[in-house]
Amino acid sequence: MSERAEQPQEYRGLDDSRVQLPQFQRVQLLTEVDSTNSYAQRALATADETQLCGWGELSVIATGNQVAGKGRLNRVWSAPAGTALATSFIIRPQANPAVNIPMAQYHWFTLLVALAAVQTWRELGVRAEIKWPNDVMVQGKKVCGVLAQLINLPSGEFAVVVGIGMNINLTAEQLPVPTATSALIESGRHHALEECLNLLGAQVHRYYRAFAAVSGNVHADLHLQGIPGSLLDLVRAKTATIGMNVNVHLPGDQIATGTAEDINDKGELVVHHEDGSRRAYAVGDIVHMRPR
Ligand code: BT5
Repeated sequence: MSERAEQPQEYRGLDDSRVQLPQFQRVQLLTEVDSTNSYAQRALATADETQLCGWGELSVIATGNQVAGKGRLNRVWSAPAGTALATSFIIRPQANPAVNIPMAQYHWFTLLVALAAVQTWRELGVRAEIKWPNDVMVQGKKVCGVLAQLINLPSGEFAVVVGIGMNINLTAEQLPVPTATSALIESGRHHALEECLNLLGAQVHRYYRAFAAVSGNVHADLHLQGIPGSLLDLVRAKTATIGMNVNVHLPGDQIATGTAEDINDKGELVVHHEDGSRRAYAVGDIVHMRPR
């Protein structure tokens, strides 16, 4: 990590000479785009066989100016030009005959990328945690959102596009919502978007390779240097939601209340309800969290 404090300059696009992601088959930097996830989807939908090969097993699309960013359920993800990083990883396990991650495990890529982001924040000097199912938080405020989409390719293969927005150099006045924060606010330093992309890409690659090496088994030790444990262990250890009282807002305006106890091996949140029952939730929004 560079010790030099980056001063903000007028945003003119990411500087490709400062982006170093040799682990990825393709790195596509865009000065501006509607949504990196939409760009990835369009690129995959229109790719012929040769172009598809070019996207390889792991690719990355990134910009510092995403003008129509998407959240889940048609929500909006936004940040002023040049202040935040919008990245989409295209993950195609089926492009590598040596890799055998069952499709039923593809949903883990959301938490895998969130975990990679937590490590990235750590390298930026900020202690972050996962908020199940797709947020990264610092001191209870949101610094990243993850949006994963499964894409059925014309060839019949499946790819996953995992998009992540990272709030880097937003000032307090630039935050789009009061529940957000940024690396600048939390660390008092500006960070080059290219440096953040390099760190994030390296972490995503590291976790993905380890997960692929155990064929997507969430219980298998990933043999990562310095941090023993399976993907499930590592996600559990970094998830702030566990141990909190939660309201789970479910589709259809239902609300379930209880204590979040665990994440199970399907990636679901296990909630112990006030009536003593336990249920695991695969989708839903945790909108209220407080320590027990
Ligand atoms: C998410 O949705 O948090 C997923 C966000 C994914 C963004 C990435 S950027 C790269 C890729 N390309 C895309 O088009 N999207 C992905 P959700 O959990 O639904 O949260 C959305 C909510 O987060 C909004 O309704 C706002 O309240 C809040 N929000 C919007 N912009 C934010 C920001 N910059 N920081 C923190 N919160 C924000």
